[in-house]
Amino acid sequence: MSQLTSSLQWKSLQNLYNGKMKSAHMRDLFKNENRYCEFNVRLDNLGITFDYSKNIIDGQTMQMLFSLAQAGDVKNWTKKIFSGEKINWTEKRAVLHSALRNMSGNPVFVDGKDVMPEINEVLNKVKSFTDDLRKGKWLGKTGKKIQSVVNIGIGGSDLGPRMVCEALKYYADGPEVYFVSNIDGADIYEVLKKLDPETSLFIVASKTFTTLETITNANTARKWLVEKLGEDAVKNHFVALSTNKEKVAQFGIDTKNMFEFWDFVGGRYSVWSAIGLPIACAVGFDKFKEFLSGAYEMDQHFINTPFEKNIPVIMALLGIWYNNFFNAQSYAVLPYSQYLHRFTAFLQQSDMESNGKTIDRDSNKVDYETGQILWGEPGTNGQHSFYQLIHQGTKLIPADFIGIVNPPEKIGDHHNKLMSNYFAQTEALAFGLTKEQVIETLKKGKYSQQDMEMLTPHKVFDGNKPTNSILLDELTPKTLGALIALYEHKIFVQGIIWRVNSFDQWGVELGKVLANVILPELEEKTQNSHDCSTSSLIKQYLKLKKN
Ligand code: G6Q
Repeated sequence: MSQLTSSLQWKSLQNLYNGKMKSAHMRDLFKNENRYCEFNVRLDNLGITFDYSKNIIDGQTMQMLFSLAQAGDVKNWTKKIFSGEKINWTEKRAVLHSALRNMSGNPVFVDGKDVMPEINEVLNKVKSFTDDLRKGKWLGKTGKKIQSVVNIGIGGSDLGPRMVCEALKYYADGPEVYFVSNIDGADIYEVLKKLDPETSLFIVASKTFTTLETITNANTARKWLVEKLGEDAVKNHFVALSTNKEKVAQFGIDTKNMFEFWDFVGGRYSVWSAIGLPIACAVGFDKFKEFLSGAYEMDQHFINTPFEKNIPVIMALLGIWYNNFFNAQSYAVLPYSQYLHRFTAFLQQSDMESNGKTIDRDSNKVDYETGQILWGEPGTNGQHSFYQLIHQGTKLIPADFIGIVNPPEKIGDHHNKLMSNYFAQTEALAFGLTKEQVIETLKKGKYSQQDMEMLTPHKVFDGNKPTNSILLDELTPKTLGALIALYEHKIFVQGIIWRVNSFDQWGVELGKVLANVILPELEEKTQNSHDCSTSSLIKQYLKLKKN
């Protein structure tokens, strides 16, 4: 048995689950009228209300979960991450995305060196570049103002800025920002056809500057630009976001137009770094700074608040409760905001790439479940699609409902209609509809006795489906920054308790290596041996391919 599953705290939780909680129902738990106050946290400074009363928990459950966090040394690991210890042990790296939004004025050391001066220097560079770009001081080769910015990057160099640009679209008053990530030529083809080379700027975003997808797309964009405006246009129309100066120079981008970040910033945590440049292009540097400050305030909440009122810790523990004791395979994140329509896609990487691990801190295989499958779509679209399975399917799917009290746009009577769904769904999920309630309703209709008997079980909702309600007073750069940081810390706490390295990603390597082996085969330069399925598929592809 592993250290985790043999721990006293784990066993107590298992006993609690097997005993009263496995069969507990929220209909009964809510007989406690204080429940909302007991299981609710309000952060006034950030305008965030977090209600977790609609979970299959009671006070004792929470106390035991807090003990689990205690035993997992979460406090100590929190100190380690924020102080620049190399907690990403397989890559021997510090994990300091928090330093990128450190507004305290205090130094942060990595290997004895304060990294804050470099971070602030790059921030200043982001400010002056985006100010110039937005004011029309940075011009294209032919002297025209830049109207379109294209971010070329993938994974961590795409999902964060793409999601944030969508989320803050209401505030966007700069050039139109596009994103190209897929190596499928269709992605860049569809963007290039909208662009005027004289007014377009390409941001090549790649920490390593070796990623096949990004370099292929960047080369295609470069060729397109050079064909139209000549080789010397590259310096006006290309900038780079990277840690790799040498490769940036080799590509032909002047390194003074390179915005640096560092090894201590993991790709999926890099939206706070120079990788956020497209955000500052779209909404301006001041709003980008507000975005950072929201995350900083969430960091302070996470560091300084006792577990009992600590939102990321509570969310992490609830996730473990369902994942490890109720055997929930997945959980849904359901934003009731069209602006947040990419939020779940972004979180999929943050969460699943971080905690989708099997090997623990002692290099042993775990004997418990780790990262959950995360999925979702904005409500109410999801309601007309997959909510059926959450309500009446055979699987338990805990869900986070994210809503906004005062949306940035005010248009007609949409918002109350949207929010009535937000509230109705968590109510329906928790309490369902009993057989008696169904029969009573059916009796009011014109059903035969036979039809009533047939229909009743179909119309019953068992309820007891857990949800968290996260209610933002407003969707602003600041609250968005806080929301992202909240999930980052949730993921961190889970990784610590599960004893995995949340900051490496070896699992994405093998596919990349094998693709490099297969590419020359598709170009008919080599032939390699594979299993019969892969070999036959490659043969079929080559046979059917029209040159
Ligand atoms: C994230 C991963 C991964 C990475 C991409 C892009 O944590 O490391 O998604 O961001 O593979 O890498 P580059 O930025 O190096 O191109």
